[in-house]
Amino acid sequence: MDDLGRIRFEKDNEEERESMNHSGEIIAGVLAPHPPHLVYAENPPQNEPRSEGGWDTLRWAYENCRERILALKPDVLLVHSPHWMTVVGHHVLGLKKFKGLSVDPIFPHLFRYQYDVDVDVDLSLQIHEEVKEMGLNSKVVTNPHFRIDYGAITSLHLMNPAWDIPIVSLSSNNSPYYFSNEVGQEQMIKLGEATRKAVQKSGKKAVLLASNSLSHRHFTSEPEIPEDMSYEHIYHHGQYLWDMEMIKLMKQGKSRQLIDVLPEFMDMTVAEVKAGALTWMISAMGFPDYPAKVHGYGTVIGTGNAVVEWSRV
Ligand code: 2X7
Ligand code: FE2
Repeated sequence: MDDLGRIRFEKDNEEERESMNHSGEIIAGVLAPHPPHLVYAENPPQNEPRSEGGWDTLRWAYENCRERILALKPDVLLVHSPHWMTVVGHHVLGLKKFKGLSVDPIFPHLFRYQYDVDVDVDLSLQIHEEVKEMGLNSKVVTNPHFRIDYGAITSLHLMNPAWDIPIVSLSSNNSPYYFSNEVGQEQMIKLGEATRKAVQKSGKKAVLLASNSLSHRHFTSEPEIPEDMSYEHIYHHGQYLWDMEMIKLMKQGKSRQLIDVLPEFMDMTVAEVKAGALTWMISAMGFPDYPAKVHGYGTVIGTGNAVVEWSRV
């Protein structure tokens, strides 16, 4: 295809994406990693520490993904984060607004973020009902002082820095850590099914964010200037190879194989997907068999991170 042809094709595709009338549907899902470094590097007014940039390829990946996702005009963004871990059941936010300071406990010098978040309480409650229907435990958070975790805030900020779309935030039940990877996966598959049913009943256009890095071995010290990119690289080659295996399956549209191999990936790379966000999202989307669009891959303090989009068009 020549350049003009490609531009026409992309334009038609864009128009098709915008004009599709999906109600009560998950219109896209994104593997949306949350190293707080990416927000720190952008210097938004909400974040107190200042930086000189850094981790550009991942931030460009987010920029490209964001443009496509926001063009779909979602009614709601749903996020599942490993840094809101709950021991008993799955929790959702149940108040219209949460406001406060979110701090990364490991990187407080990089992430001290003032958030002001609007929640889609109707959808949160619908998910709560469907989760219980599935025989899982569920709880709704109604403490106005509850502090939203940095994982959810980071993924949401990078996907929609204007914060003008309501959100639903789901906790990650820690069954994979108490029991096994497999038990955890089973829970997340059910949670995904419950989420899909709730979205269908809501009549809304929803985008799901799986707030996870991939491989998660990381350095335990950082350079004097955290954004000094001459220090940044993958922790070791084995991690890189595992990340590429996962990304290959995503690009091939083999989401069932991806989910099957995740328990081994978790053990080999201490992968953050163990906490369940990716499995939840893939299940909610009905195990898509079309190729995912990889917007980019990069490392943050040695961990592997990819911004990956699943949407039909
Ligand atoms: O939470 C994280 C992470 N998942 C990856 C890299 C660095 C920091 O925080
Ligand atoms: Fe994390």
